[in-house]
Amino acid sequence: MSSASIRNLTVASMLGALGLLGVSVLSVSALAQDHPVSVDNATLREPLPGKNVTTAYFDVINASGKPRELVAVESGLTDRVELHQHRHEGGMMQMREVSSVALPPEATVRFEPGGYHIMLFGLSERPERGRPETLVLRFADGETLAVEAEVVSVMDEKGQGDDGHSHHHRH
Ligand SMILES: [Cu+2]
Repeated sequence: MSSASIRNLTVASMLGALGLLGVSVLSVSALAQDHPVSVDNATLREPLPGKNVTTAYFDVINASGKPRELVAVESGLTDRVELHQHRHEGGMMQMREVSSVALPPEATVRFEPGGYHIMLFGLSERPERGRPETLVLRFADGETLAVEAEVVSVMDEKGQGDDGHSHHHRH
């Protein structure tokens, strides 16, 4: 046997090992897709100057056929994280803490300004743009889901409305 064919054998067995690796990576992502609840568009606002309170928003997608319930959100920045809801009462916009948020089957619940939102009080550290923060969602059945929230400033939100795409022209 020439040294060249030995080298070919080695390459073949290495490719075989890589192939196995590929299979296991695929099965992990298939599991992730089966996850019945997922979160999209998670953001955490930079606190206003001199404040150590802020808000977080996200979309919770319940892809399962069963109702789920969000009961808490946890953050490494503080123990005081509350689920809030804005509502009109007597002509005034008021917010109140809610103990849980129902996630109907096959539906998306948006946490957004003027609706449900997450409030974080007594931050131990100031969240900064470009440094994502982990939020852990806790559900009524005990399951948890960790998500990375992008830290944004209120100024960024005012500039929303597809600024990033306005430079693309169709010809
Ligand atoms: Cu609030």
